[in-house]
Amino acid sequence: MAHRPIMPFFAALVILGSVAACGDPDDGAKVAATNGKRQCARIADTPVRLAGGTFLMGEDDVYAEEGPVRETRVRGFWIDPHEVTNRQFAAFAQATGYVTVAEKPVDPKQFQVPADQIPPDMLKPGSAVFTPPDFPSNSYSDWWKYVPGANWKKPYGPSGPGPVPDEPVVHLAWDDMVAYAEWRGGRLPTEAEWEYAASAGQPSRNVQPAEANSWQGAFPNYNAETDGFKGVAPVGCYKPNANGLYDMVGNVWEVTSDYFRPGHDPADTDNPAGPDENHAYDPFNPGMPSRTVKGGSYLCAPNYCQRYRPASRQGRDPGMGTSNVGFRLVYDKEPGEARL
Ligand SMILES: [Ca+2]
Ligand SMILES: [Ca+2]
Repeated sequence: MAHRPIMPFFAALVILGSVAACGDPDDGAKVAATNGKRQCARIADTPVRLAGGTFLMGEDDVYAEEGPVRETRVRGFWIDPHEVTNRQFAAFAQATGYVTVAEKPVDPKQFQVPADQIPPDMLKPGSAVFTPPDFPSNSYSDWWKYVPGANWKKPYGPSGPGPVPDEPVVHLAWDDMVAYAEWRGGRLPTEAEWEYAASAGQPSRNVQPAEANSWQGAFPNYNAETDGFKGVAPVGCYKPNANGLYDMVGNVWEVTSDYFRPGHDPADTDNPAGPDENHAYDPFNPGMPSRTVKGGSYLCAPNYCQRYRPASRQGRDPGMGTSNVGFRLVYDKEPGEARL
């Protein structure tokens, strides 16, 4: 698969001119690490063993793409207790010399428009950074900016701070996550595995959880920060679910291996792995084989994105990361300690 496939998301940014000045992301994107309301635990990296079982996958009464609810069977597996952190990804990059997609040169052909119609900054390596406006808006182009020089080492752009070791790694493309998974001996979870682990025996309910990093207040211009974090939080600042897993819901969206299309196949209930690539369909990225992301992020608010739930799901362009999407791994056999 080619890196950085073309996507309407960035085409829209080109059209709307929503490109941040090079090296100068909005100060609003630099979020506080904590406001003192939360004590964050340092969590062991040791994966958690989950026995196989059945659960009610999906949700019928919130967003159409999440249904139908159906009893689904999943075999047992091990899963990371927290989102993959900058500390973990740095160990991988240091050991292998791996360079992520967001750090590599951009191919202008991906935009499929004449070169003079592409803002020069978008031809520089970078990534999409959440940059909140100071006015109400329903248009994502008002809060997503392509920031040259933004990548996992500089999550807010070149003039911003470096990565916080215990925060989830962000700005990764699908290929970056797969490379990390192969090095560590794991894989990206299927959507069913992820949702089974996140729901922990409870049906998904449309209630903004107290023990998850989401957004309280009127998104995107007012963040009440009631949960203690305005932006991304280090892993382990909120109570784990009944499986002992932290931040499944909220903090950063988590990429799964399933290709995305709206709704679940009601007949595919035995260890489902999603549609094949030819049947992937993402209404926000038509023509793109999006992967399914789960659980919402610190940007999910009651007035905008009620996706702070195990059943929530969206498509995600595999060619580029953003500042609110991360991942965690699962394992088919007991993982060794060497690369945890
Ligand atoms: Ca928050
Ligand atoms: Ca999460």
